[in-house]
Amino acid sequence: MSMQIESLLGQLWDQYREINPQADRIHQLLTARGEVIENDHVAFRTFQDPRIGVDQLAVPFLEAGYQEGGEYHFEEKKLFAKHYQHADPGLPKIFISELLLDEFPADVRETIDKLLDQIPANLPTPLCTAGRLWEVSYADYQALSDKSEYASWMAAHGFCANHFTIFVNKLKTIDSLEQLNDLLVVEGFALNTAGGAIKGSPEVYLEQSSTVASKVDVPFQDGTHQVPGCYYEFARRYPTPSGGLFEGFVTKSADKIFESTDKKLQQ
Ligand code: OOG
Ligand code: NI
Repeated sequence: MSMQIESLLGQLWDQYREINPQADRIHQLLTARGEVIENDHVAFRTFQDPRIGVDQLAVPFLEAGYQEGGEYHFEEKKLFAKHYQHADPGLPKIFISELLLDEFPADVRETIDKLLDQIPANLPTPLCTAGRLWEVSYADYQALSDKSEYASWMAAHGFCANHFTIFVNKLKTIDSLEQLNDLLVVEGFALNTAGGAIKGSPEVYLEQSSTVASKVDVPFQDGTHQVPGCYYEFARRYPTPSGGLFEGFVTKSADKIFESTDKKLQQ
């Protein structure tokens, strides 16, 4: 495992724990049981734009030897995604999605263009840890969230890991996603129940669940407001008929996992 990718993943984790108060608590909960946590994948969001799209965010991962593994289309949410995987089984998969700006009406595009117009000519590298590259008003954030929760999340947070995902297969004291979910609920975590607490099944070789993103303070042009931040995901993979564990993602499940940052799920 190259040092560079390890240090990038470490930096992403440190940023993620800062904006996701659940991360350390869930880690502690599992490590107290003697678990050693492995990540199934880390996910990123962006806007479709030649400067900052999926392919641009993927650069440091491709440089580290990751390869494209699959493409996913989300018609209703107007999203496109790719996943990347590495020959080293110790490295998490990477899931990167982008909002298809061309598919939105002019008013939404104009609000997003106000953000994209602020992107510096010399982009920070790597982009995936750059944070927010624009100022945004809370009014624009709210207007976006009515049209696309994804767009408003991106407007508020910019470039960072949207979630880390615990690889449940590697847990020794927990045999099922149900058991992990039960443990989390007892500890007071709210789970994303859109489409059921568990998305997918052994038949599609992947089961996933996630927490509801906690609200975090975000500075807007007109003051600080509490908005949904990051969430934590849990994935259990099953072997395919051809042998090894399924390596991809399931569009129907992912569609609901995206909703972990929706305001409708906030208590
Ligand atoms: C990504 C949602 C999809 C998965 O594992 O299916 C996903 C997001 O919320 O940005 O992570
Ligand atoms: Ni995910």
